[in-house]
Amino acid sequence: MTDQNDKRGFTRRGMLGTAAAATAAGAAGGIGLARFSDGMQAQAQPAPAKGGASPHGTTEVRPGELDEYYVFSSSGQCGEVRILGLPSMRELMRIPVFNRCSATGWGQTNESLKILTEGLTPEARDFLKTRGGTYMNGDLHHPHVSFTDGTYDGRYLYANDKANTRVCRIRLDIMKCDKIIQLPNQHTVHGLRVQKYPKTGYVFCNGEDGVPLPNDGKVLDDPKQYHSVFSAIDGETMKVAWQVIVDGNLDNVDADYQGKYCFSTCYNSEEGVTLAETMAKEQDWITIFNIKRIEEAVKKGDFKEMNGVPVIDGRHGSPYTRYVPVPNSPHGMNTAPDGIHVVANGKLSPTVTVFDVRKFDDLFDDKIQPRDTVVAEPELGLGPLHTAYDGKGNAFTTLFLDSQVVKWNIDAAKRAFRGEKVNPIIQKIDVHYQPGHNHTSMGQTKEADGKWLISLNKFSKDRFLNVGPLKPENDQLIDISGDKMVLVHDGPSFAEPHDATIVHRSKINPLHVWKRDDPFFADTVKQAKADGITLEADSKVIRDGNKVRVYMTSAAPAYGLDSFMVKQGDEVTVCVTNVDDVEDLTHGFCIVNYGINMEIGPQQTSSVTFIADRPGVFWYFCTWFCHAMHMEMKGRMLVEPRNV
Ligand code: K7E
Ligand code: CUA
Repeated sequence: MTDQNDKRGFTRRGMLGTAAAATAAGAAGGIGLARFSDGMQAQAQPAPAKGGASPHGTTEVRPGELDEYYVFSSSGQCGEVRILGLPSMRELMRIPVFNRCSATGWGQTNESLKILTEGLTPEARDFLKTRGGTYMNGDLHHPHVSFTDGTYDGRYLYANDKANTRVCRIRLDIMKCDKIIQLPNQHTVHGLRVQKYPKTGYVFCNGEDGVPLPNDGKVLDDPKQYHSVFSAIDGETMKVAWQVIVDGNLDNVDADYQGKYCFSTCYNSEEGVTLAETMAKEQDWITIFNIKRIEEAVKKGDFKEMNGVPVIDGRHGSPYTRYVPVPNSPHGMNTAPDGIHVVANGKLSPTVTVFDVRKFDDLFDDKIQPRDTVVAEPELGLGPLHTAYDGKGNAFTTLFLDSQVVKWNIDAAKRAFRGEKVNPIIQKIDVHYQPGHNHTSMGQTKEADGKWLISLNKFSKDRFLNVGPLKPENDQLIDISGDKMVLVHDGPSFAEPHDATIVHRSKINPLHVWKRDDPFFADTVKQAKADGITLEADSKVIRDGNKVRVYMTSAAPAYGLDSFMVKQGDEVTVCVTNVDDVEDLTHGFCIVNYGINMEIGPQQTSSVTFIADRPGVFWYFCTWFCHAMHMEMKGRMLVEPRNV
């Protein structure tokens, strides 16, 4: 039963049956498929031998030692970015983005609220007036670091919010989000990748769901009038450079190493609105975007302006796109570090489709047919979702249904495609369980080093102590430096890290303390100047009608003000400047029963504005442990009743 051929032959038929059953039952596809694969595990290969055998010897990073890689991990519906160290897989930091954060005050400080609100579309801003002014949830899937010349340059990290159609940028010098924009005309953004060459450049964003354009309620249940939209954002200005209307939908995206093309998978060429409709055809496609032609179209005006953005028609017959049929509801899109090969992962097909980007020129010049760009289509196993690379000609594909990662050779797959009798599959390793994305160290750059692979598994089931019906996921670390993949670590993680980027530590250079001229708090610096305040020295209350600005320093273990007085109904802005310049000496500022808390890192200024609508005595205290007298670092806000 463990024979690969038997298994493949059996399950291929089985999968179609299951998909149909899921449809018939009206169940969510994912659930149906996951249950099905439970059954499969009974006949899967035995688990790999325990311990040892890792060519690296150990994944242990001893106390006081540092990891070799940063992992920037998404957190799905938690809405934040997490930083892990690899190979220890220790979680090092969390960067709040689309969520609210109690510890740092993200979503509450003036600095973060500006970022969370200024890039919203006018319609959203209007709609959110009664909902606190911004979205409080997000679904962050795809974190990607900016490139220069085919490898990471350590400037920025970009990520999407599938929940509210936003894209964020994180500054990697301070590890804080500094820009969020919401994409007009587009309904949700799923796939996100960045331009690799000459630099980032564009951030490419896939609109997954189709809606009427404009989506103002005049067209409702008429799916023929729905459109999916592709966006390219300028990664420097964080403005939408252009958009393209496509046929079908858009799932994942990647770019080439030449700066000429980007390409997206489409799992809904049917343009269906139900599960059965989206799965109707055995073939969907990838959509290839010709960047130069689109830029020329924008220049010469071949677009329609919608909500301030040039929108290009890229549907079938357009000179700006090409559609290449692939089986069947493809998901991940992954460019190999060789700069030549691109893989679309078949999901409902046991195959992946390998393209040669050098053929795209001829395709756009109509010298060859779409399928002539395909150079291999190996059958790898059930539910291929994403592919990673070792930079040595091998690829690693996650098999969601088989709960495996398969290592295969690109060249062998090409030879097999041409009819040679050669098996491209080198090894399959069990992962636990149902992997989505996988990632290799530096594997999305031309500097792929072939040392490590992480498999981001959607289910952990029995791999950890039972924590109730809601389980962690399981990020497994696999050593790929030798001929054989070796599983070396299980790492539980909370909902729902889809994707990650493994970056060598030499590429990332964060600051140790803030710089006083950081644009992150420039607004407060400007306001202080107008108020005649030196933020680093003065602790003072400035009254300006019913607006009160409370400036204070913080130096362990004391605030510059022991107390301040305001009147009920005042709009109070508290600006705290941490004058400590000791590494890791962060203060907090929390007002009891006022729902206020924020982080003030060394040499940072943070501010928060609220209405002092409750009279009385309210202690404020420091929330980040900073000193032996940290408990005593506090003061009182005295709110005088209005009619006294
Ligand atoms: Cu495969 Cu949103 Cu990248 Cu999840 S997506 S797995
Ligand atoms: Cu300042 Cu604790």
